[in-house]
Amino acid sequence: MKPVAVFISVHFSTQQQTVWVLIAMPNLDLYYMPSPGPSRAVVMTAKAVGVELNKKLLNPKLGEHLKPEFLKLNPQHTIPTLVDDGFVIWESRAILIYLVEKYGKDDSLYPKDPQKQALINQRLYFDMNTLYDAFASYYYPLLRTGSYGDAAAWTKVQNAFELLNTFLEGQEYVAGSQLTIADISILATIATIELVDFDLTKYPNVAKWYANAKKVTPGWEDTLEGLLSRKHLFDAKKPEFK
Ligand SMILES: N[C@@H](CCC(=O)N[C@@H](CS)C(=O)NCC(=O)O)C(=O)O
Repeated sequence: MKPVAVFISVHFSTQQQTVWVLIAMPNLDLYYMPSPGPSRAVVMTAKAVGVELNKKLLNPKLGEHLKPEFLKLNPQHTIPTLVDDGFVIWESRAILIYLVEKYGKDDSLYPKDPQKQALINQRLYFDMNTLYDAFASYYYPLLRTGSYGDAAAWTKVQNAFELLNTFLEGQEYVAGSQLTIADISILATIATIELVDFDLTKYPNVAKWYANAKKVTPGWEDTLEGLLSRKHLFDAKKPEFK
């Protein structure tokens, strides 16, 4: 925690006085990129719990994530990476849990109740291993080769959306009855897929959830610039743009 001096005005019974007090503020460095979903999920969660991040931009194209000073923090050199006063944590979904558990004013974004938490964990793993993984299989080849992934990769994307549509049947949120970090993580993933090139109308529960999640998730607006730059990156590689 870094101490920050603030002055407050105090009214004593006879007079008004201004006094200096020292309060502890978290000292959170986020090594990040504005456009990918994992970094955007952390930005939204930090906003939701009300902590400021010292954002440190890393550009993998310039090899900045492979510099010795960053490798010392995170030998896996993945972005985002959070450093909280010397404590280092990476993997975006682990960062989301950490932020809520350490700084959340309450546990609503990641309830302590074991069953509620288990459902959120399941959705977070679904996001990482099924949804984001399908997105990467089908859309990442665009960036590398200028062509979409193969038919099997496209089937993976459709299966992932069908599953999410099923999870959301009669539900306003992806895990339980309130906004949680599972919504935030999946929102970051879906926003990329939808903006790059995906017709959500075939998955009405997902479309409805997405429209609402954009409205109710703190920090959504803060991620729009990064999201748009993600879109431009993919658009520039699409076959019809060539
Ligand atoms: N599962 C990880 C994925 C992180 C990831 O792959 N980040 C990319 C940028 S989106 C990255 O770090 N690329 C550079 C590298 O892996 O060396 C997370 O959610 O944090």
